[in-house]
Amino acid sequence: MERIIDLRSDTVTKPTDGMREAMKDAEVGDDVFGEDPTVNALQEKVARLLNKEAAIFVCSGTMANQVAIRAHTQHGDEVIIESESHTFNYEGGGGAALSGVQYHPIKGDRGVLDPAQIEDAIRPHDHHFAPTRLICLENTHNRAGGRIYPIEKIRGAHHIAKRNGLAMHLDGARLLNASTASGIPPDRYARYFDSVSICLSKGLGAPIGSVTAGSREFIDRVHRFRKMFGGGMRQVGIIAAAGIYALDHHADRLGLDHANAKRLAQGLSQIDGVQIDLNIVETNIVVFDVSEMGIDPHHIAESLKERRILMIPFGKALIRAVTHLDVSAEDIERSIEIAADVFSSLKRRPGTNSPSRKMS
Ligand code: TLP
Repeated sequence: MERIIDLRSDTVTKPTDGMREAMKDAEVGDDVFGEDPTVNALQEKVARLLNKEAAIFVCSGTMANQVAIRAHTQHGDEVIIESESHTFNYEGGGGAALSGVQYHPIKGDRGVLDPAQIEDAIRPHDHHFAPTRLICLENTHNRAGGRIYPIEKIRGAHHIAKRNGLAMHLDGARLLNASTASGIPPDRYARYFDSVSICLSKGLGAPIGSVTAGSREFIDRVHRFRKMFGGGMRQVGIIAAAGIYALDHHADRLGLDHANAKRLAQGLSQIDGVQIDLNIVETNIVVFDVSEMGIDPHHIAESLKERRILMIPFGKALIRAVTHLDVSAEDIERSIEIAADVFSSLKRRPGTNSPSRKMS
């Protein structure tokens, strides 16, 4: 039977043999005591990469964002955030539950906020309002199809933040994808933010882990919240080793994923009923519109699954496919062929609409 081609997310990658070797040989210690040499090496490596004073290893991208929000804010503060962002939509209400903050979501242009929109959203000093404290941006932007956040918009947001005494946090789960595609190094993006989180377990291919970086004083504060949220881990160098390996061996190959995503988008765009603007596929995420077909995306995803191609329905009109380490150029050709086949047979025999609330 044909192998499953899993395009649901770049989180599905499996550790390579080389990565497993590195994990096996990792030196470990108790990281809650700060004594795990491999975790310390990873943290220093990421701090250097982002040109920040310090960094902290956490178990997930969600935790990386949530500890940062907690450390930047006090209960009752307001956080300006793009309304399609991961932190606003997919982190289980963490901002309200863990930090007691009120999100002020603003709809961007495909995930990107204009600095003027941010300025307009800042609350005046008046006891009626929750004080604005933090701005959260996402680069690349997941729901906007892996869009690279234009650096001039980031710079504009930074100037506004400085003028108004606000902090800036970057959800850089896929920052290295942005850097690979734009040629702008990670530290040039990072300089405009007080804190930056990156994920090791997405395109970089580690099984677990994210890192948040910032000033030494900020990271000290994050340490307390990581512990409070139950994220203090012990001999976790065994996992940090996978993160180091990922940065050393998998960062340079992200361009292949981008080329595969472009080819996939181009192939899908030839299929009747699929709408996709090829110019907006900048990194490793392809989001395409199937509303013209009049068939629920969940039903389409189910039909693709029967042919061993996995993609994720994104709401009522969209489907997302993500390229990564475990997907080859041949897999992309096969996915296009099968998708064309599935779409044309669905059009001949429209299925029932089977709405599901997942990821919508
Ligand atoms: N994104 C996952 C899903 O949760 C949607 C995916 O498959 O893309 N920031 C961004 C921009 C993300 O895309 C994600 C994960 C996270 C943070 C959270 O990372 P984890 O899943 O490690 O908590």
